[in-house]
Amino acid sequence: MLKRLALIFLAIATLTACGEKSPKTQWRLALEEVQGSVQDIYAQRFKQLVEKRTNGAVSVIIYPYGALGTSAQITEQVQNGALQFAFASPGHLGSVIPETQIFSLHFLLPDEDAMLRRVLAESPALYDLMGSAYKEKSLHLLAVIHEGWMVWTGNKPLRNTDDFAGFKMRTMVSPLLVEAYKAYGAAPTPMPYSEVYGALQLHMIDGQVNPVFAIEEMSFYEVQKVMTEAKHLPFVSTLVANSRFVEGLSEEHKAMLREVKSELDGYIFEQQQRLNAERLEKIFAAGDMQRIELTDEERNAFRQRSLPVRELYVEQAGARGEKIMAELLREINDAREAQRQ
Ligand code: 6CS
Repeated sequence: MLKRLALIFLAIATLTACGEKSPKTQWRLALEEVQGSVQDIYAQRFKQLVEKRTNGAVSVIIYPYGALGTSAQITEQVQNGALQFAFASPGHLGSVIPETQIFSLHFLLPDEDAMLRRVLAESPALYDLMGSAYKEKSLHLLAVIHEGWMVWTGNKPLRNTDDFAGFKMRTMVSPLLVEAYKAYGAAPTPMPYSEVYGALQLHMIDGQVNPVFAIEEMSFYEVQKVMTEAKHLPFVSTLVANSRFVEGLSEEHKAMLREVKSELDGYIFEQQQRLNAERLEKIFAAGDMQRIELTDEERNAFRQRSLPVRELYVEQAGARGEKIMAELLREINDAREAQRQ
């Protein structure tokens, strides 16, 4: 009897102590990348700002890649409410939300940093139109972020479509990414991020495509010889939340999230630039890799080959996708015009 009472007392004491120590609310945020990555840098600052602005009433717990599964599994956990927040890269979201594959279309987004930054931070085509597609899948689109220009790696230069003939290029799993590389004559091979290093090492694939920081932190450079820069596609990710969770937040917390997002837009753009530059140096300091930058003429040949994929986007993403593409292109044009004046 005494033993039982002691146990009950201990349980109550523990619960009370936990209650006193731990903040009232915990928000869980999952990353599709490891510690030190662009997503991690974003998440650490997000945590800092949210905890400060809620005076510690909310605590943010960050789960780096590997803790909770593949990108697709993480997205499901946000949809079913097990997680409040996660990064969901459109490269893995295409089967769930075909409209996000706008970010799989090569040579569509602006090359110029300032313009790209503005479009991704503010575009109504993305936040309103594409956001409504997220909402239908129980996801609230909080932020669209640029993680750096993707580069191709392989064991040979990839200067033209002849170099791509039969080349087993690993892509993320969105169906339109497969089409993007088929258009170059490659043999695209979609697979989750965690499987890429092993597949390169075992020569199951010939190459992969990612921003430089990722090629360094996932050690892909150890098993690849040549980096080709075509500046064909920025790596874009989206920060999402469970939509019912967001709807249930107080107006104060909703406003706080909007403010934090705006503050982080500029921050992460600069951080990714710094990180990608540092990691590029690190890769080349390590030794063996060759670096190739395509000429305008070479880029333009790829651009021409990529254009028909835009029609496939409309086929897969339907009328709303078509509208997103038209609006986004108009916004980019307007931004260009404004810059010229
Ligand atoms: O290639 C991928 O699958 C991954 N690449 C990056 C840079 N972030 C997450 C994504 O899953």
